[in-house]
Amino acid sequence: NRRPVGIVGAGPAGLTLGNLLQQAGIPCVVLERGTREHVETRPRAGVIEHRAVRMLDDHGLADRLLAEADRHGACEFRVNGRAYEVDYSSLYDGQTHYVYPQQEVVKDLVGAYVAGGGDVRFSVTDVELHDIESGEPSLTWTSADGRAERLDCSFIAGADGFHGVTRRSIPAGAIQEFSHQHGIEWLSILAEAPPSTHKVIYALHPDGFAGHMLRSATVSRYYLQVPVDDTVDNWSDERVWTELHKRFALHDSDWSLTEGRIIEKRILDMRSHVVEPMNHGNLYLLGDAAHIITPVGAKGMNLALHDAEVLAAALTAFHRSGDETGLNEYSDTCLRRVWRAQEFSQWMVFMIHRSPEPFLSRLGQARLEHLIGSGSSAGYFAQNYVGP
Ligand code: RFL
Repeated sequence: NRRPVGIVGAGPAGLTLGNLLQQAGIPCVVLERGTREHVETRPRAGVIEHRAVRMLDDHGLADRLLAEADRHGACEFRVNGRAYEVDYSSLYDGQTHYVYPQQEVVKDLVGAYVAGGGDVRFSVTDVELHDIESGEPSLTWTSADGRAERLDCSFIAGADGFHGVTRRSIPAGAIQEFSHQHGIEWLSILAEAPPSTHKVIYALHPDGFAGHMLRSATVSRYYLQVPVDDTVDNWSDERVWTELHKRFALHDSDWSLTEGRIIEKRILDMRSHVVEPMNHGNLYLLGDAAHIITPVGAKGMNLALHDAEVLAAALTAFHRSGDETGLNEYSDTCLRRVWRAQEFSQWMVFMIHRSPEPFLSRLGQARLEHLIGSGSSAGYFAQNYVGP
């Protein structure tokens, strides 16, 4: 079947799949709602697991990342004005995270795909899926210049994120959706401020959690736990900095937080969602289209890259020899990693937030004390955090 694979969405998942299929000689077309500039400049994640970097490197897609990314093997917890470092790299075979903004990953993937002659259509609208249960599925859309277009596909890959169209094309009842609201809310802040730390900081404060994440030499991301149903309008830039200074404060230290111009403020929906199975007929979902996870633990983009790797291998085996094993196992293979990540993220969510229920709050504190004081708990943390 030499019909192309239709890929909806040019995020990390769709573009990685596109590149891997192209390298395997399998025709594909990527449809993206945004412009090329939009996807290449949209800041989001920034932490990549060593395993995902190896996969990208194996396909020649990590040259700039390996040259420019910082490697991180330790993080810091701040409690009651004291800092505790966890050197997770030394606890897990010297493996590290790579800090490289998501938009740079996307830029590299678009560049490689286009340079290899890849077909990607930006600024498309009205994408619709047809006959996904048949052997002859198709996609229709309106092109950037307003023409109605159609693609007869071998398979459709739904990589259009959580709010995309592909998952919604699956008939009700054909998939099961698992959803969990964590009962907490974060304000996510991006600022043109150099990092005030060499390690990610997780601060536990009576007023709520605060996080300092690393993105680049000039840009940093911060998180503030805010009351549920709070809105961005309640958070002036001044109030954001006051609160960050307060929650990160250390006793007996001259550490300070460097401020900068705030370029993004948004309330994050702290929700987890998983779809089972991740395929229906000839539609295969990947990345955020199939599962979302809280930012705690930094797994979202890594799971998207893993799904793309598994699906590319399955489609390649099928195109080469008609072997359907990988396609049949696609969902189970991905979901094992997805649920492992969800369990770890939930474990961390519980540990770094103080529950309104005093008993649960003390349990969370006990979990953190066990982590900073014990090899065994730190081993669990290290393995899951840096990526199994
Ligand atoms: P994406 O990146 O959302 O890409 C989906 C693409 O599909 C397009 N699209 C459509 N195109 C055509 N027709 C339609 N009807 C379409 N509907 C949507 C969209 O324009 C978009 O280009 O999904 P993908 O590829 O699955 O990648 C997932 C990751 O983006 C996501 O998991 C991470 O960003 C999550 N995440 C983090 N993950 C990490 O691994 N580490 C982190 O530190 C981390 N931090 C974060 C994050 C996500 C955040 N936000 C904003 C949700 C921090 C934040 C603030």
